[in-house]
Amino acid sequence: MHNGTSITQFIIEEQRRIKGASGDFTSLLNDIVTACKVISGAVNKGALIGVLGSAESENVQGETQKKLDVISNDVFIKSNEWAGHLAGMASEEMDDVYKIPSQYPKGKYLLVFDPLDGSSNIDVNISVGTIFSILRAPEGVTDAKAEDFLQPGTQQVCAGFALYGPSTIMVLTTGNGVNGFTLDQSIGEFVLTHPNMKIPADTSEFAINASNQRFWEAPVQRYVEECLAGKTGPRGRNFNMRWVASMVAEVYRILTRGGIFMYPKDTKDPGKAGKLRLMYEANPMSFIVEQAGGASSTGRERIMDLQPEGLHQRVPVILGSKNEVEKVVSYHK
Ligand code: P6P
Repeated sequence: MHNGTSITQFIIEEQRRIKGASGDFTSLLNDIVTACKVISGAVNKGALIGVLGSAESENVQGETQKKLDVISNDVFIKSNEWAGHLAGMASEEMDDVYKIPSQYPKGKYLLVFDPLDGSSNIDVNISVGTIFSILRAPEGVTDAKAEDFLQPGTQQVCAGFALYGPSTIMVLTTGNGVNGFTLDQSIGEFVLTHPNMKIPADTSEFAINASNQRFWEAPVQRYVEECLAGKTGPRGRNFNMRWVASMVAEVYRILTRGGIFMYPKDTKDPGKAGKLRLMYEANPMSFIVEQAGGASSTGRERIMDLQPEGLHQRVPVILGSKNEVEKVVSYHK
């Protein structure tokens, strides 16, 4: 038997901190954790159970869905629809809000998620993950509509992600710091392995998809050029670059050793404000990054302050080590 703190024990101890907590939230979080364990198992088996490749369907983003995108979405729905904690769910893989079926009780929370982020990596066996965010339903709302989800990131009650990599890791914040848990496959339980994660304020490692360089705005061009100029350039030191094309993997790396992740506004598709989605990628990751002492901006505004206008709204994202994010923001001024 492991001698570490299990995620279940951790969540219950967290709940004791919140006066009047009914246990609803604890139960919801445990159902989310269960869903991530099931997805971890499916991702790990991959080709062995025929879940790789395309689902021959498209999501609301116009992106071809992988079989595991659809499977992961279904797992989240089935794990969370029945317990009576939710007034609705929303997902990258579903056009509109998911109504809790009439046979189930309703609750006071809203769950919004990207069930399998980075799924273009799944067929080439590179880390992917699940991102989720929990909001409170507006007072009296038990059958949430899309507009009920459109709350700024500062309203999040909880944010987390699971990273399906060499280890399966769960990272959580409820506004009281950031904690990381590793799935112990021998007992099927997440164990606290990374308490109180903090992002170093400085870094010499940046993450960006450099193939888009010709489309970036001037401030990002300048920032990346200065990093590439290295020791003899204006930064006076050499930088390293990473790009995994899985936001969950980039954010976890930044939580463990610092860094700056950028998917900036670009002119590649003038109709798009950015690539990443506000409600179920940028906002939950921003909550986690800020709680770990980092910063998260569009380049012009704090992401968590944005008033969402649509469930699948895209935003530019510049997040990570505080001093580097602030430098990029200063170049936008
Ligand atoms: P690109 C994955 O599809 C994702 O939403 C993020 O996880 C990742 O950071 C980004 O898109 C990768 O985008 O254009 O490099 O494939």
